[in-house]
Amino acid sequence: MRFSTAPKPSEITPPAVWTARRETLRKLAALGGLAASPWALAQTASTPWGTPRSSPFSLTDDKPTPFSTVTSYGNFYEFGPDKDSPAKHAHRLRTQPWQIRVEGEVLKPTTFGLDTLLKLAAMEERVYRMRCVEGWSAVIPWIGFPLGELIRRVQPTGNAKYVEFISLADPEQMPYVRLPLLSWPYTEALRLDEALHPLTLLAFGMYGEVMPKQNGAPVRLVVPWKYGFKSAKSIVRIRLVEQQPQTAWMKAGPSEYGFYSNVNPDVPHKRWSQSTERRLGEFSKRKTLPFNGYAEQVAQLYSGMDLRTHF
Ligand SMILES: Nc1nc2c(c(=O)[nH]1)N[C@H]1C(S)=C(S)[C@@H](COP(=O)(O)O)O[C@H]1N2
Ligand SMILES: [Mo]
Repeated sequence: MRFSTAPKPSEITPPAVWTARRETLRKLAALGGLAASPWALAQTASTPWGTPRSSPFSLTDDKPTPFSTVTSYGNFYEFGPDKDSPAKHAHRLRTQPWQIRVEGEVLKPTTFGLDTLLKLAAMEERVYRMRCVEGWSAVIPWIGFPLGELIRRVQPTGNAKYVEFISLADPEQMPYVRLPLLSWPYTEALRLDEALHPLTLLAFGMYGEVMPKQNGAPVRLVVPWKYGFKSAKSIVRIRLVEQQPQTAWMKAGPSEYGFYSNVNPDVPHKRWSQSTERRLGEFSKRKTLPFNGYAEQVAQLYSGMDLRTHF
């Protein structure tokens, strides 16, 4: 497999220690102890899913960014404004119990517990390029299933045109939601056809492991042809709506962050160019590709639209 080149946490922890810990937890689970749910087992040892199937949607041969880099550098403003804030503070996040409420323009509004959610569709492993609006990028092997599998389950009505994603905003766990860094809760949104596109992933893990808290545990969105901020972390609510929603970043700076936010090297951010990017862990810059390299898969979603006005 391509991403076997990336160090996994299971390779950093000596395998003997890893196996022993997992065995202990299995025994506890068998006794009806604390770790009874497969998810609880996953939090400390392996994953609650089997081997994810490899996907035809891993469309890159680029080497995955090291796990240690992706977990120590990122944005998760609920835990602070600096790149190392999420790694420092996200341990305060409680990822179980966890529920996602799916509602709005649907025939079957449903609250999914995490264990149900995990079993909704077959887990896939997908290596995606990611591009932050700030000019850095990464290559990440995600684990999840297409968001469309969840959306179809709740049966959208004919009025559903957009899908809104709402992240957790709990000041007890997320100290920075007490400050007006952004308008809380963090929200993002996609047009319904974007949300149903097979590349749009609902992700529960990465690098073969359960999602690290700083990367948006226990469940987040991954939209690889859009700037990173579209990929909302730690989602608690999904709403299907008729009108195009405002998003947290549009509220923060409407002239800098548009609704579509497709990666577009030809449309500069108001304060800097978007033509190049620095892959985390590399020194020289790379050219940024239209739709982050996924044009062949997604460009037709925007045919007839002026992507300079719809940035
Ligand atoms: N809830 C929430 N989701 C979020 C953010 C955030 O601040 N809060 N930051 C976004 C931005 S700007 C980026 S680049 C990606 C970073 O994801 P990563 O840390 O897994 O690379 O998460 C996105 N999702
Ligand atoms: Mo970002």
